[in-house]
Amino acid sequence: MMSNMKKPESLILRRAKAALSIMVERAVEPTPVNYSVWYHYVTGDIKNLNKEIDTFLKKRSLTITDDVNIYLYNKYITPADKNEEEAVSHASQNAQTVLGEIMGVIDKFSGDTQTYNNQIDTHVNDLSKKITDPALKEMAREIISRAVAIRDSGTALHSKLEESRHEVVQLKDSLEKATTESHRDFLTGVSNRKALEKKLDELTAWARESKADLCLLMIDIDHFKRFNDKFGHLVGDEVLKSVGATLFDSIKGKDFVARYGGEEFAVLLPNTPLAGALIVGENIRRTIQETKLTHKDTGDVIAEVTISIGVARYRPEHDSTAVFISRADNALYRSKMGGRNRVTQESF
Ligand code: GH3
Ligand code: MG
Ligand code: MG
Repeated sequence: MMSNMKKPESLILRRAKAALSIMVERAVEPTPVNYSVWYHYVTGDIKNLNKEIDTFLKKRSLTITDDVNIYLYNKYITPADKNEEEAVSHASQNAQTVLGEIMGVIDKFSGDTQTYNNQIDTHVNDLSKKITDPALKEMAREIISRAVAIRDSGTALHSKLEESRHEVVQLKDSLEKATTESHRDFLTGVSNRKALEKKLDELTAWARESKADLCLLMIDIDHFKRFNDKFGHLVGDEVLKSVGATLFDSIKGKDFVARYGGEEFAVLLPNTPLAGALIVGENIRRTIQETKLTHKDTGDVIAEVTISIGVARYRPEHDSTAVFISRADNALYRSKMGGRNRVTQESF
């Protein structure tokens, strides 16, 4: 089995190594997106990608930032309908699965070198089936081939495998971090809209199955435009951060908070009936009202922030996530119409 694979692997391996060495040379982080860009560059299969990189290298400094890599990845490698965040998150998650598999393989190998010999083909084949992204496949092969080379050298096997394992752990950590970052709202630090959508799918499926309660609070800062107009955008941003932090501090356990967009937030409350969600909403509303935004130096109160909230309970029989959100949204609208700074439940 190994001999069948050897021929194509040598070319692939050379390319993988070439890509990795360019990345090391130019201090490019070993993320899946970056690896993908440089693997294709070495392969030369996307002519315009190479052209653009070559022009870039000629014209500008030698620093190739993650932004440049993401830009290139989006322009030449991902399908057109994917946005940047999705692309990064997709690549990272894919790579994490792969790395998890590789870790398992390396762990098995470091146990018993005799059985290792017999198992390697099976593992490589199993991995190839699971990994669909060609760039990641090469990354996996590269790491496994390194393990094979170490095995063949026959010396200090255990400690070298440990070293490999350590590298993979580090790579996995940095990928996990990248994935977490792609789910976070950059300004407030709470989850972003994309993470909310994922969570909504997850929790509504869970509520349908378990018949448990699930409630949603839609939250909108009152007269937020006035803050921007009166104090400027930067103070506006501080208000957003402060509201995000208060919301985050107000929830517990499996509750989930996200910035829905602009000055709107959403809170998901699993295992919470409507009456409970109204209490949580009211507590949040009061806490925000009591949190005064003060001037850093003088301590003067510069703004009093209030929020309006709409509350809805998920109805498994007839709710899509969109309907669920719109019922909470309608309740929020009624809070606004009723004079703001209040909590309103959905109307039936
Ligand atoms: P209402 O009580 O009816 O919700 O009034 P409002 O002024 O809060 O609502 P409106 O939708 O008219 O205005 C929202 C404002 O939020 C307008 C927009 O400039 C501001 N905004 C959205 N995102 C950001 C942001 O990231 N930073 C800052 N500083 N302002 C933002
Ligand atoms: Mg709004
Ligand atoms: Mg508003």
